[in-house]
Amino acid sequence: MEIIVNILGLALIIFIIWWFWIAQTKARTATQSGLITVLVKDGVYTPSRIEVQAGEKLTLVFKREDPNPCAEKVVFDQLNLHQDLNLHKDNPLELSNLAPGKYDFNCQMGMYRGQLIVR
Ligand SMILES: [Cu+2]
Repeated sequence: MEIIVNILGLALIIFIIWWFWIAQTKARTATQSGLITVLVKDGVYTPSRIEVQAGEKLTLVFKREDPNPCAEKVVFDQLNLHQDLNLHKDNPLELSNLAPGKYDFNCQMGMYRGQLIVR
């Protein structure tokens, strides 16, 4: 019994390390056109971490594939921005000229979560 607990504990530690160090480093950077498509599906934004340079042109194109009303809006709190997301459509959101910083974005209930990092 004790060994199972130890294995579970170890698995949890590995998962936490993976989550914070490995998964978190897979940030998506913008293409030359400044377009980044964000898929809204199954409770996650893909990519959920986006990194851009300050002064770079940026348009996030939210592609919503989740019919759940939970996914119908994306909210950028720090930017005071609320955008409706139409189902099965591309919903472009222009975000050029952002000051350096970290901008969280989420659905209304905070189940979908993402972060835009401007360097
Ligand atoms: Cu939600």
